Amino acid sequence: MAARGGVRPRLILIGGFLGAGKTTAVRRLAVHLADQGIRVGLISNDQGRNLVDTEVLRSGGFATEEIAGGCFCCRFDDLVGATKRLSSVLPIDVFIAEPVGSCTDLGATVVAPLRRLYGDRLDVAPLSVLLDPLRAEALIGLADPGPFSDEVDYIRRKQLEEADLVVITKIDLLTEARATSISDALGRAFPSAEVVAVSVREGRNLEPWFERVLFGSPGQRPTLTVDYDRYARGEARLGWLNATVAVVARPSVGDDALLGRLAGAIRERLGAAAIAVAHLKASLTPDDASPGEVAAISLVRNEAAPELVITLARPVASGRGPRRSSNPARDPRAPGPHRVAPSPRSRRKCRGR
Ligand SMILES: Nc1nc2c(ncn2[C@@H]2O[C@H](COP(=O)(O)OP(=O)(O)OP(=O)(O)O)[C@@H](O)[C@H]2O)c(=O)[nH]1
Ligand SMILES: [Mg+2]
Repeated sequence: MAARGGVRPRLILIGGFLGAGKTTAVRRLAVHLADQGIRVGLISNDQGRNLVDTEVLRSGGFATEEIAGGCFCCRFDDLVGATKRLSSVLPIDVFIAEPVGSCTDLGATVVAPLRRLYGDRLDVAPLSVLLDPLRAEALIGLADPGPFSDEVDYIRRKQLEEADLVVITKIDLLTEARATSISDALGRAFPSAEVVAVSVREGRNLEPWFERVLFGSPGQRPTLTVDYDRYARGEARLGWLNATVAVVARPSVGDDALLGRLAGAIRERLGAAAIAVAHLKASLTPDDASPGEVAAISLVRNEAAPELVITLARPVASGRGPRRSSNPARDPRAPGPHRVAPSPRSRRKCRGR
């Protein structure tokens, strides 16, 4: 994390609700930067361990650190430690960090302490909050209530309230008129944020957003007001399952046949039990995988089909997912995290975690 040549490394946080498209965007931005010779370090984060996102990001060949078992605010020291570990192997110009999709109040619990304590060494970018447009309409009153409870929608609204940049993702799924009406409604509902509409899949309108996160300054805004009891109820409504499964197949099986059928069967059962999918994702790594060889599948709404986001070029006889993988960027001699006392707000937010 040390400054080089007088230039502090940039730290870009890309937040937003589960399944909004954060990992896809992190990967795209990382490729965009790497193509220009800019050295990137990625930081994934989720409630479980051995994260699918980590595998997806590492499969792109990027140095990636994983912070598991809690959000960045509850693992603040680990976030700082991750930047140090990444930098101990390779001087990093830009860190891109993806917080857990249920996390909010990042401004007060992560961005502000980073600036206060590490502002001389890290240049913290404006906060981007991504939003899946097919889930946006219900939240902003353009459609009937969506699949999530009021408490979960409370978290989603709070995420948007603290955004410097509200990024509507996946506009390839919308007509232009629909994208404009969502964008206008978001602009009215969250007037202190800049609204950008993009399709990472099609590479549409990414330049203006990337420019802002790479060169823009964060807005000055009052600290978010959060009802932490309500927030806790929202988090409690979100069920999390994290599991690693070892698979042996005779004969060998293709990724679509295995992951597709698995995700499809889970989708059907959740649908039958009237449980909304926030984000179901799974990966498959062959036991004899070469570096970066992985398949990953994703499902973000009950009515959609699971989607293979990374595919394998061959059938698999045995494998598992997600597997614990060693990080090529990890240097065991790297300094451990420097302990910082959590702020009173973080203590309240992370109570019991
Ligand atoms: N059509 C379309 N789909 C997209 C786009 N960006 C992402 N997706 C899909 O949205 C799904 C979720 O994407 P992720 O990037 O994993 O979402 P996430 O926000 O990281 O999800 P969590 O980490 O679980 O919170 C995947 O199936 C992606 O392929 C896009 O621009 N267009
Ligand atoms: Mg992700």
